[in-house]
Amino acid sequence: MDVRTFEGSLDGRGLRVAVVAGRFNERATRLLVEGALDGLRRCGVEEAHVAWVPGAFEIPLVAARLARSGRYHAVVCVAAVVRGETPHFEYVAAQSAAGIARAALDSGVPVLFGVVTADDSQQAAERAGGKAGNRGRDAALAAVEMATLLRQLPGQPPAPEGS
Ligand code: INI
Repeated sequence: MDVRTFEGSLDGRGLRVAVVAGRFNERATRLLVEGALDGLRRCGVEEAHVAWVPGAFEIPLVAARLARSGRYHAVVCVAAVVRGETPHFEYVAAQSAAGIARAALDSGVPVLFGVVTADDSQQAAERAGGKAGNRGRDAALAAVEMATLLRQLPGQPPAPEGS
């Protein structure tokens, strides 16, 4: 039996990546963006574009547009949704997550979930570069892994122009 294994890598050379960031809870989100850009840089990604939106709820629309554009190998989404700050935490977090997943499935381009969901601002800070790591950086590394994996798989969509 022939077994062929597909696995992405963290070699991001030649990739173009978009980051979509929700401005709500901006202090945490800026750290998530920095973490994402740092992760992409460390992987050798040379070009990244950042789009800011008001909050996590608006991310899917912009992520879907960028994913469909044919210009990016991956789209990294970052935001901080804090339970203490909204009675509609579940709606904002769930719609953001569902929309981000849909953007990936509809476009065939990896759209990564670097959205922190936290009980309070302190927990959000811990996940945005504090003692619990940086979810933006994690999502950036996952973006490179997924983009390099999809390049190898059969049936992949056309690569972005200029790649
Ligand atoms: N958006 C967030 O990104 N994080 C939050 O914690 C949050 N809270 O607490 O409400 C939040 N709300 C704004 C939402 O994303 C939309 O921007 C707003 O509802 C307008 O559509």
